[in-house]
Amino acid sequence: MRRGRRNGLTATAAAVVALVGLASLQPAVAVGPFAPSGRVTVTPAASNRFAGTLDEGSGSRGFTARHGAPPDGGSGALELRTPGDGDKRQYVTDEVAGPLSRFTDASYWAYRDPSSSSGAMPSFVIAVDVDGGTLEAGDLHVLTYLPDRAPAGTWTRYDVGSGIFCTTRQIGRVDAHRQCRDGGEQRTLSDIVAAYPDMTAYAAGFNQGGGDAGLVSAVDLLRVGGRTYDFEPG
Ligand SMILES: [Ca+2]
Repeated sequence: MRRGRRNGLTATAAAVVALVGLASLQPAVAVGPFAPSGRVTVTPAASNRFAGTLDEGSGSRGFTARHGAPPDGGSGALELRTPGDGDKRQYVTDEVAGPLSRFTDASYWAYRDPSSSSGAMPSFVIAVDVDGGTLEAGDLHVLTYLPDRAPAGTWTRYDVGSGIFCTTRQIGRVDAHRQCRDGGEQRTLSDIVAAYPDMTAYAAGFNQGGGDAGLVSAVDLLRVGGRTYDFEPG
């Protein structure tokens, strides 16, 4: 009994590690009471603990000035390319781990290249422990925010905190993005907080795909709590 439970926890921890791209996970350390603040620049040489090891298929993720940047966003941004339907590119950080209320004023800017054959925009995801505390088997969920479509060739700001999210229990490599896009129940962040008052974030960031074939996008100026991440080529 005890052995089986331990194996279950190990499997869950492995899933979190895969999801957020961490080499190891110690919840008591990862979830701090104080949110990071201030503006930081994310470059190829300074990741600010962003990683994307849940990438699938082909595609690319890179820092570029090709698409410019939103107002006050410097000279460049983070480009995401998913040429095929099965391709996925993610970029999440565990710096923003903590209470879900930390995301009530979260926002980001996104851009869709006019050459895209998809009309979608890159989404935002939060990996959470559904009831906080110790991460038990089955606790890991993913909150998925699907942005409204916007004109190509221009930067659009998305207020994540006032948006609606799907809540998906992460079992194996189930694709929360696809589940949400294909009709998952969507609720406001405040409704989710009310339903799961102890829900705790482990990591958050961008997701593109699966199901976003032909999308060339860029993202910039991610804001969570008092921290703003400016993505720059270097
Ligand atoms: Ca930028």
